[in-house]
Amino acid sequence: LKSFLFSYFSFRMIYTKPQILKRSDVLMMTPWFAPIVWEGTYNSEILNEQFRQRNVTVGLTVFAIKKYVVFLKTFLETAETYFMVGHRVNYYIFTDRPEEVPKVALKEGRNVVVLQVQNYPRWQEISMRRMEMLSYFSQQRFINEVSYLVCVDVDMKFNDQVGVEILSDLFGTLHPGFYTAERRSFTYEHRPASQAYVPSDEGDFYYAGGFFGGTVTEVYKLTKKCHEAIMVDKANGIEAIWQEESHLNKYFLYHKPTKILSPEYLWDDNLGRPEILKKRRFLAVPKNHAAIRNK
Ligand code: 2GW
Ligand code: MN
Repeated sequence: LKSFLFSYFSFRMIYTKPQILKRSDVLMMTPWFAPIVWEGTYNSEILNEQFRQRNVTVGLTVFAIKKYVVFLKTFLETAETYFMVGHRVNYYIFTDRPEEVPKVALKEGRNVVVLQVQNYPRWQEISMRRMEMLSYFSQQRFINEVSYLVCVDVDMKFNDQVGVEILSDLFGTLHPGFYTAERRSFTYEHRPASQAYVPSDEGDFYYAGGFFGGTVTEVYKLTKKCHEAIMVDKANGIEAIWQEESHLNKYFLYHKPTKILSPEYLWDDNLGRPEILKKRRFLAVPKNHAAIRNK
């Protein structure tokens, strides 16, 4: 009976009709026809039904190297409340301190996988090497286990729903500090000697390093390309101004994302609470830079 009701329901769903005259305060579509995801532009009921029918599993990757393991508890607990509710989720936790990964109660269909990786002395290297490890594990493991990957910073907490509306072949997130900025203020890498170089008359958006994803195949291509570019820079004795975030921005310029997330998906309350932001779904956790970073 349950399965009958389920299939019946997926045939007949009751919801309010789409509104043509919906929002005019934000850009909802890029010039290459990729949706930009803002609250009020989509219907979760329809999307959840579509993704449930495909029985999609989502991988959430996060790095917690050295002292950053302290962020894991809140990160995982809030993800259990808000991330991909009702869908299958694998948390992939990359750490050099597996014994310090907290045990968090998980709902059905959700798993934690701890992946032990090495630590690097320089924080810039810790941040950049994520590209190498993500590309390696994408082809080794993730491709067999999940449909989509969501790759995020760990010094964050979920504060509202982050669901299947974000999923697409290749997606990036508008950096909360630059979504209203002019092209000339984007902090792309502007030195031609770097592989991350973006000429000053190019660029669509400034994307955040802390939230991107897509199908495993697309994330593999992205992370491999960024890692290779980082290695070329290293051999040439140059490091991009914002490390792998600079390389990510270069990649997205020439491999346009198929979906873009609004800053609702990566917000920092230090930037205030603008009217345009109807939800703050994923928030930076304030960190004591001196103590936690231990440079
Ligand atoms: C980072 C900076 C200084 C000292 C240590 C670390 C560090 C970072 C660490 O000791 N251990 C660790 O696991 N990480 C990982 O790298 C962790 O997942 C963290 O969220 C991520 C990026 O570092 P974070 O969050 O301290 O830097 P943000 O918040 O300024 O990140 C932005 O800029 C970065 C590049 O400089 C990245 O692009 C990042 O994606 C951006 O959000
Ligand atoms: Mn961060």
